[in-house]
Amino acid sequence: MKSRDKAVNQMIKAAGEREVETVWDRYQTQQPQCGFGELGVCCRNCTQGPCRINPYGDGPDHGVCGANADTIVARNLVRAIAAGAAAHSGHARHLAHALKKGLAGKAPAYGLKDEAKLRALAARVGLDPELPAEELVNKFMDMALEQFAEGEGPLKWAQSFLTGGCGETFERLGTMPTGIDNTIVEMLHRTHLGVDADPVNLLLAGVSCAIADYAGSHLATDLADIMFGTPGPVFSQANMGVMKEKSVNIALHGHNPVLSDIIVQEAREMEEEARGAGAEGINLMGVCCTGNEILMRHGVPALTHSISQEMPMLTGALDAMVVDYQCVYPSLAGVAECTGTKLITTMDMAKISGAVHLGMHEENAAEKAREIISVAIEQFRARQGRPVNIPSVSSKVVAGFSVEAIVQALSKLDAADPLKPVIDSLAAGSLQGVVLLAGCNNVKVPQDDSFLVIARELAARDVLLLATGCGAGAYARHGYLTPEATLEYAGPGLKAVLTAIGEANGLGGPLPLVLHMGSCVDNSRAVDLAVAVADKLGVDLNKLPVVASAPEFKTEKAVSIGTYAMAIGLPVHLGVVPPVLGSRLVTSVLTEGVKDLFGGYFIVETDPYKAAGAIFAAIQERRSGLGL
Ligand code: BF8
Ligand code: SF4
Repeated sequence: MKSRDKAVNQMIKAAGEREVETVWDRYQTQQPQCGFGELGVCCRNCTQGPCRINPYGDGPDHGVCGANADTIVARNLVRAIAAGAAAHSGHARHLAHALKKGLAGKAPAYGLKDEAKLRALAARVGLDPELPAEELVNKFMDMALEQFAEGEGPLKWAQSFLTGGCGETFERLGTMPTGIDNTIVEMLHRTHLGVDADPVNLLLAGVSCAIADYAGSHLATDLADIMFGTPGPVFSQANMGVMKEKSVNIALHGHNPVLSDIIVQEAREMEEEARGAGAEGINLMGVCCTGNEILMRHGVPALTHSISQEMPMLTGALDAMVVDYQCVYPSLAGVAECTGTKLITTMDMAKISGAVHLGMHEENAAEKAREIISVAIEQFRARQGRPVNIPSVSSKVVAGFSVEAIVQALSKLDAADPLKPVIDSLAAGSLQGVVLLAGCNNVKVPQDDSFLVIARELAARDVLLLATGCGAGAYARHGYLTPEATLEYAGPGLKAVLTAIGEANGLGGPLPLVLHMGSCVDNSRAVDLAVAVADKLGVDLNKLPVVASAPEFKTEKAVSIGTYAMAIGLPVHLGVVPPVLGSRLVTSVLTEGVKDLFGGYFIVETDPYKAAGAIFAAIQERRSGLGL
């Protein structure tokens, strides 16, 4: 089985019939994949290599320079963390530049939209929240941009948005970053030939980089919220059935809302133009985390996610796929050529040969957005008369669960103390714990299968489920972001809690089984929620019955997120084996040693049923630690 998603399977069949190569075909042609690479024991950090260590002891046990398996595995892992941190913080930096230019009058598409969020954030980072809005936003932006440069003390965005205990631990272990960029750059330095060869020292630097990643991710969420609005509950739909044969179908794919949010705004103004071309309208849809951003803020339907990103083109009805950056497969260009879809790249730093490049700059965002939509309208004209094959598969979705939205919903139960009902339910055992299901799909796992199994298994045991990224996308496409799913899968305690909140909010039924908190940078939202609960209880995060799980993870960004989740004290389940098994030392540090240092640790389990059991056991261990 390649995917649990019916629409995806229908399109895989269509791809086969049209001889279009997909991610699953290419995975087959890669078999067998390199065992050294899988174990993490291959090094190409200098031209004396590539060097590889034989993990079974009957071959070389050192690279040419003398690096052993422990050093090589640790170096490879921490470089991945650095790349993930660079991606998330690059996304944040891009938003910061857009808003900065907007405030200076140079980029009219951008400005301050959510003043309440700005004031709340300002108070957290030590600015006077009562300052006039214009002065405050400028001060805030200066401080935001300072996060990238090396400072003298602890990184403000890490320190201000974690518990005090986390900050102390990081300071004590020397893992508190002093700036985002210098921490990432130092990782490139220390993994160069002949610098840091101590695997534990390297792993601690990896933790520091992951904490910088958390700061960058938080900043990305914060900036997007103040520029485009903080999400609140939205009703929408997901999966390829949201495509409309008679509309101009545009998929927005990638990560950064810096362009996609503007496209959503401009598309509203261009309906007339679309109708002039004979279309019923413009149908925007999201893919991956750009999709999550515009679903959360505007209710734009989610089309598909991660490994199935090639599939919507095979319907023959997708007029344009507009991509920004990260997780965008270069293979899209070849598929687009077969199906007639216009693949449009928009970032000068992320071009794909074979795509149309319409480079977007902050100054011309609205103009570019209109140009992009016009290209899609033209393509709609060109595809008339050709057959389409749109799977009639779609699910209802309730999304938009920012922390603000969750607190707002809870305040209907207890206006004075909104978190109290959740804490009381945790104490009483009607909620056993909280699990954040995050991360990607991976071609090595039948798409969505592990996400779905783990959610059902945990929901039945009264665990509250949060989701982000392509995980949230999986739940969206399978109908798990609905009250109906709560009624079907939740255990009695969870059902009662979600129903009480839903009914207090006039929904006439429960909240969805899984709460969609946003994109992958929005894992910071889930951490914020956990920090609020921990602060209220006066304990550290590493005492809470909260676990993170990335059942089908794939990217370097996911490695970085998993590492910061571990460092702030959470047990972190990985459903795909990371390339570390070539070093017994690194493996045991990650699964056991870090527990003594940070409280968090990794659980690696590829079987989703066993994984759910291990996650639930970790929750029980935390509960008994709290005397529950
Ligand atoms: O940042 S979950 S495949 S799209 S990395 Fe990528 Fe993974 Fe999806 Fe979002 Ni996150
Ligand atoms: Fe080989 Fe050392 Fe060069 Fe890596 S850094 S390729 S182990 S010689």
